[in-house]
Amino acid sequence: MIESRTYNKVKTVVYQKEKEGNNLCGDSFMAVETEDYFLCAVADGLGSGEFAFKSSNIAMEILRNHHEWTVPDLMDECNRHLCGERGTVITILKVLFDEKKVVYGNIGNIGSFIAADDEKTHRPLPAPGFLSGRKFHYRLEHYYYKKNLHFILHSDGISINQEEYNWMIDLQSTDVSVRYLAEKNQKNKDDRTVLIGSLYES
Ligand SMILES: [Mn+2]
Repeated sequence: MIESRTYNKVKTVVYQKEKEGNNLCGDSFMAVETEDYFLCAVADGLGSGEFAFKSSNIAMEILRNHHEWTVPDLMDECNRHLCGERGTVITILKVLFDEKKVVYGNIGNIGSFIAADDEKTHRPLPAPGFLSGRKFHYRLEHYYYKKNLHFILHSDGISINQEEYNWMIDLQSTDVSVRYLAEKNQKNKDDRTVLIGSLYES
């Protein structure tokens, strides 16, 4: 599945594919834009199939319902609702348009790449762990941009090396990048999700 969306300020392209032999993908994603911010997330539920999907989807439902909340509050709420479930790893990205600020919240293995103004390339290391209702520690970072922003969030079913990251940023074509990654990772034995987004200040 490849899905392109053009919001007011941000454009996203997502590729998602379930693990071979499964009919449900254990990864989930979401994105929403309002006048003031853009919020997106990728989550990879522990294991695969139905219960993995259930966990990652619980987190996405909370983000869809409370996207106006801060990233720390969203992390806490997701964790609270994952009590008794398999659990999920997750990265949440919130772009605040007025402040031109990106807030990054992460726990567990979701790869992230954030490039502000074509030069400052951030590749935050994922924090170990996952959300399942227990006490947890996550990584919270923030970055600033002036004119444009590019970002990639992906589950561990997608592999991207530094060289590939670099040309994707130079190329600045979300569609071409996603199609390339879909093709490259088509034999991977895991659920696959990659979300690529770009923002240009007009
Ligand atoms: Mn995975």
